[in-house]
Amino acid sequence: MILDIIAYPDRRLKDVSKEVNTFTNDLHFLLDDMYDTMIASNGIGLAAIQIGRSIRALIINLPDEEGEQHKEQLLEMINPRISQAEGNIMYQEGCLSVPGFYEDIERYELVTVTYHDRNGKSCTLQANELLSVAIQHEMDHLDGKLFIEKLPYGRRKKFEKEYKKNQRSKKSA
Ligand code: Y12
Ligand code: CO
Repeated sequence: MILDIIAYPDRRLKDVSKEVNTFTNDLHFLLDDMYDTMIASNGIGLAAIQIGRSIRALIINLPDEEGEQHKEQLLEMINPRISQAEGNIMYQEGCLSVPGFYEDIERYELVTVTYHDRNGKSCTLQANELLSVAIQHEMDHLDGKLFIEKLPYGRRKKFEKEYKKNQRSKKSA
């Protein structure tokens, strides 16, 4: 089922999401809805809070070299934790909750993440480049943080100005 995505500046995006303790059908239905919603919106990553559920669950589905997304490559991470992080990388990020804005953000280059899959199995993954960036972006959502909050003061002000201008032009259209 395709659900509505909560957009900035909705305060629910600031919620700190809760740990998942039960890996039942309810969780599986939620993950399926998150996938349908993300794909319908041309996204590559989504956290549960973006559809209004404050639990520590995220999904990522990176495109291949041809830009195609394959469901077999879908990553579902429940209660993810970064156990190791190294280096820095600058990447242009976008977010389905902040449509139309893309900003260069600095992240760790290489991360080791431990998490549970949808059945509660413990997993570990080492990720670099885009996958590392996407994991960190989605994990920030679990702590109520958006990528725009990582912008330096001047660029954040510019974002606020552009956002207000966009809202005004949407209203008058
Ligand atoms: C690098 C890049 C992105 C992430 C986090 C996951 N972010 C997304 O999946 C964002 C997708 C997105 C899609 C949009 O819609 C279209 O492009 C059609 C969009 O909308 C507009 O730009 C109007 C905004 C974002 C982590 C690392
Ligand atoms: Co996002």
